[in-house]
Amino acid sequence: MKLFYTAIAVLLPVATSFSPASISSRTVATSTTAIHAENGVNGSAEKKKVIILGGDGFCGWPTSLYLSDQGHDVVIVDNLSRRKIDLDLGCDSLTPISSPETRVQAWKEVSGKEIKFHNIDVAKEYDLLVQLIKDEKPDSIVHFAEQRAAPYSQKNAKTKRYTVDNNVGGSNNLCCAIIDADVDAHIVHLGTMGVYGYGTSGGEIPEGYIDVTLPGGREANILHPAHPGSVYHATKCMDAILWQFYQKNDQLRITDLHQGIVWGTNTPQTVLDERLINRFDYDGDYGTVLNRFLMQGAMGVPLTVYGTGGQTRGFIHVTDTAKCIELAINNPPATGDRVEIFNQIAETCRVRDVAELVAKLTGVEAKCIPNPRQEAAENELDVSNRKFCSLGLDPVTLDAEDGLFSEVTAIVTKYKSRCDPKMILPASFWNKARAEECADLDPSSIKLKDDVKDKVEP
Ligand code: NAD
Ligand code: USQ
Repeated sequence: MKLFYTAIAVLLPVATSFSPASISSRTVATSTTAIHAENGVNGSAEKKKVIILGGDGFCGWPTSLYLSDQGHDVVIVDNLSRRKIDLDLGCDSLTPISSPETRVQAWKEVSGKEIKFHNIDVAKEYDLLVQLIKDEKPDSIVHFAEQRAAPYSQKNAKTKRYTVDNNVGGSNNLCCAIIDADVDAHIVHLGTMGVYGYGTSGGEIPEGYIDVTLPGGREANILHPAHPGSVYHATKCMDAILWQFYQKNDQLRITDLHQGIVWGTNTPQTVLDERLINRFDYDGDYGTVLNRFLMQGAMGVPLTVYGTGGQTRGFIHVTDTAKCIELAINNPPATGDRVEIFNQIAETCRVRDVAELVAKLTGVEAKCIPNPRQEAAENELDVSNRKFCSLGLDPVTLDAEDGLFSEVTAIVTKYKSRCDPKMILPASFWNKARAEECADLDPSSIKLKDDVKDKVEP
């Protein structure tokens, strides 16, 4: 018989990276008044035509609304594959997301602004992609359209192959399509901090390029060596090589944003109407660590710390994702410049320190469970994010305790009846050894606390 959480509760050290200072003035606005366009974070008022590939997703949707709100002309492309994967996994966003058609109609009603939506598979419907780029002649194309979950990418051979075909195929198609359409569009791609590996540089992780001494003593500044920790992260490393090649060969203008783990749900735009709500993933495959802990805390479920919780990662709030994208589109590289690379994170934090914070806020205990992932149990992580900060980004950080919890409490309280506790434990394992170590985890052992169940709305 399977056991509930064979691992023991751990005494978690007090988080040292959190400042007690309140930054509630920078937390998500809840106004029901439309937020009108001002200059971008960097003060630029230039308005652009922007195609958002993957604009129906967790980062793409709030970014689309933010850019539209700032006065940019936004066109969304998405094949809704993420929604189909939810159906395959028997899971759903905790928040009830509307169809893309309803979303853009709601935005028009709320803001008076139009966002076009096209259902195109970037990896498979090449001719449609070329035609769209020819028709729209965008200044920028923001590329979010990839399979983004590391656990899903490690689930089985089918998901590994799909992740590589979809992500690398889509990125290659995008470069070919810009060349075929003969449009000088700036690509802004969402990469990941995971391309660098964790703590492998021997010091601060620079933004994309690293100084090395080659055999023979020649000094060079090269792409940081790739150290992926999953098939998903490997596709971002392969993307980086494609960007390097197409910049060199065809003078494409490309920015690669190595983003950390995104947390939060809503933004000042998505709260304007229920139909604009952003998705919230909490399951073992797509839920990311901080949002999972916040949801688990609110549901009274012990926080699922994998291994020792010594993993250190980069974090950024979803509102800052959108601001970073605008900074990137407003600051494109010149033709002929090498690929521009930014580290898109606000701060780094250890998983057990994140758990400690949520445990303190919720009174729910953190429990170490066997790690389903092949990853270093403990790592240091020192990352430069100077480029975005020098462009004016003042990111929200994890010490926004009120903002952190009030947003998720509101979401969970409202939509808790949509939570399936069986989806909370990890469901994908990096290799056979990890699967064996996790064999005793029993998804059906997870129960929501009684007072949460009591509050479930009909
Ligand atoms: P998401 O899965 O919520 O959104 C991705 C969207 O792209 C989905 O709506 C999906 O339907 C669409 N899509 C996927 N393949 C497509 C294709 N072939 N054609 C058209 N549309 C396609 O993921 P997200 O969290 O919004 O992430 C967006 C991007 O940001 C990803 O590339 C991801 O790697 C990167 N990123 C995300 C995070 C994070 O914590 N969420 C952190 C760092 C980087
Ligand atoms: N973890 C736990 N408990 C959980 C979930 C995760 O301890 O319940 C741990 C994991 O073992 C890992 C860390 O938390 O060490 C981060 O896991 P995650 O699922 O939050 O993030 P990850 O798999 O790295 O992927 C997410 C996004 C991905 C993005 C990446 C940025 O899904 O799209 O590229 O964050 S980064 O991590 O900086 O590479």
